[in-house]
Amino acid sequence: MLGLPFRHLPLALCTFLPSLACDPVQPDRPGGAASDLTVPQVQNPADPEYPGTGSRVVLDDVIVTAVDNYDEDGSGRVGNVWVAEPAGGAWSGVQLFDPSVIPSRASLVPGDIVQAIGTLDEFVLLNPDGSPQDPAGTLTELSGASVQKIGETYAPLATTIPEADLVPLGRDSPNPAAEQWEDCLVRLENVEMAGGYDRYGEAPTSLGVAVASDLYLIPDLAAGTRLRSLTGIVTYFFGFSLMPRGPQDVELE
Ligand SMILES: [Ca+2]
Ligand SMILES: [Ca+2]
Repeated sequence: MLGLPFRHLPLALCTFLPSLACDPVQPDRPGGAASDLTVPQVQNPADPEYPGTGSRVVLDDVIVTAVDNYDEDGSGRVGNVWVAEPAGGAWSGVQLFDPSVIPSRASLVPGDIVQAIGTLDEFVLLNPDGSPQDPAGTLTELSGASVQKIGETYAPLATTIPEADLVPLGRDSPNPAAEQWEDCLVRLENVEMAGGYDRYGEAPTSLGVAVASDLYLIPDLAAGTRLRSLTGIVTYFFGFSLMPRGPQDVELE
């Protein structure tokens, strides 16, 4: 019996062998030493429980905030999923990079309660010599991830934040205040556009926030378009941008 992996030991044996790392209520977790953590613990390097990149982490009972089903440029840029702690707020969300979905027939939607497992990664494109192409920032994500639907609840509420929090101060010096909102579902109020989408699929607000079309393209967006509110997921790729998820995230003035 002692040849079994410890996580398969029955509860009674755990009682008699208290030094063993028994955890009979947790499901089997392929990939080895995975730690139960909250999203802020994996997002915020200043958190005492921050596990460090390369760590295998488990997020229990998190809520799906967004699913990328939109192929914005015909190159198949779909499949990422974002999850968050139910209460929202700073550091509350994280991206799951192209996770496998369990069960495979499940079509995840915002409001699904899931367990997510993956390897903590700070994504940045690399030069051939291994140096980062963007020395100013990375995108926190779980790679090699799987996501299992556990249940359903109400669609998550976005956290309203000042637009100025997301304004990068140039691509080489992103606003540090934006980092806490990366991968989170946020809402801006009284937004005015300074232009339509450029060839990178980004449209600038008058304050300089990039509105990205990764998840949804807002029709007829142009300089002067005024929005009572704009909701979306904050991402980072050579600067922060905001990704609305669909028409429900765009409230025209
Ligand atoms: Ca981050
Ligand atoms: Ca997309």
